[in-house]
Amino acid sequence: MDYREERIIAHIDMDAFFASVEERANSDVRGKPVVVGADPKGGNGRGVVSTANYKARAYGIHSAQPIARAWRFSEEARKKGSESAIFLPVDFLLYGRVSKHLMEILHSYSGAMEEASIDEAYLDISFVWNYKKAENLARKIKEKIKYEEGITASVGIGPNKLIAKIASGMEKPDGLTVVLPERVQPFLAPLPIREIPGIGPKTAEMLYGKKIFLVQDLRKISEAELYEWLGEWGLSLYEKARGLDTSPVCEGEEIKTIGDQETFEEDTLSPRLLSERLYVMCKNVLGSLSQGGFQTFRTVTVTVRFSDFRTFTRSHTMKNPAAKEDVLRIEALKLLLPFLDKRENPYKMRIRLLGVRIEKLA
Ligand code: TTP
Ligand code: MG
Repeated sequence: MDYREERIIAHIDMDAFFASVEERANSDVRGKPVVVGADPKGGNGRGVVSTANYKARAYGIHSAQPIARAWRFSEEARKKGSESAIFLPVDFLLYGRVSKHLMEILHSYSGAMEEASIDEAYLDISFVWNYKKAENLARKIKEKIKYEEGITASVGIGPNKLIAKIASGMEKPDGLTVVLPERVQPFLAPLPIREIPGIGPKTAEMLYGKKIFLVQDLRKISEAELYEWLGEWGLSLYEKARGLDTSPVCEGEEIKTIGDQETFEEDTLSPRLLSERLYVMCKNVLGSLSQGGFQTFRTVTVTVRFSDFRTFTRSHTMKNPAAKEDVLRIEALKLLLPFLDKRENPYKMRIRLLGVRIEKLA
């Protein structure tokens, strides 16, 4: 057996993170349906929902949804006699402070910790030796987080990061899911392919077109075929479908992408305005790059959302790492320009949101 298969990995993900922190910090909103995000402006707001707690999710509200739609769901609920949701602005400083403390708590349980986002981390807990002990440790971690920060987390445990990550999402909120190595195949088989991290709407759409809906369907496809359809990513998918993942839990890989985005007050197709805003975002992104302790990036991604909410992302990965703002500006502009003319925008649809992201940081 490969020594790597003997690892025991935990993935910890806070439940409704921003909203849980708000509930904890503010007794007025505790126990109520809470939505954190842009200002709903009485149903005319233009931004999106960052997150909603589970009570607000019962109304149909979720992350990345237009805030105006969330407002309508809340109004519908109110008319049916339920409480209307409480809308709060995003308080990044507060969540950042809580996140830092949470990561310190997690780090105290294992030297091998990888921060995966503001509210999730992987811990290599192979030192406990067996899954029973791993489960006990996970309970302790959950209790500690509850005691220290007053919020709940969901934990997944498995033989690698891939399985741990999928497992942590299985019994949210306040969940604890253990997938023994011998249970990996039956655990994965019935899951929808979208549960596999990395399968986004584009890959999913392509696979649905080939009547592949569940992981067990995906497993019937040969490596050669997946490579033909998806290139390198297809090979990686072949392994994921079998629950294989040898990537280590690495310290210091905490920030993988840095981005900024803006929803405009009014939809626009003005090249001048769009390029100006793009440049400001490039500046912000590069500022965060150095703050995060990185110097270079290789991938630039631009996101465009049109007024009808159709959303597109276009990426370019450079051969060599870059560090300069003008490189970022030019790459981002090259990705944006097709959306301003016939190439990607034949009907001259106006743009509602623009975003820039950099990846492959070093
Ligand atoms: P998630 O862990 O994806 O979501 P969550 O913690 O709110 O809910 P759960 O894990 O229980 O499903 O994201 C963590 C935080 O990141 C979330 O609280 C708010 C922020 N976020 C956004 O701002 N926009 C988004 O689209 C998403 C998905 C998250
Ligand atoms: Mg979460």
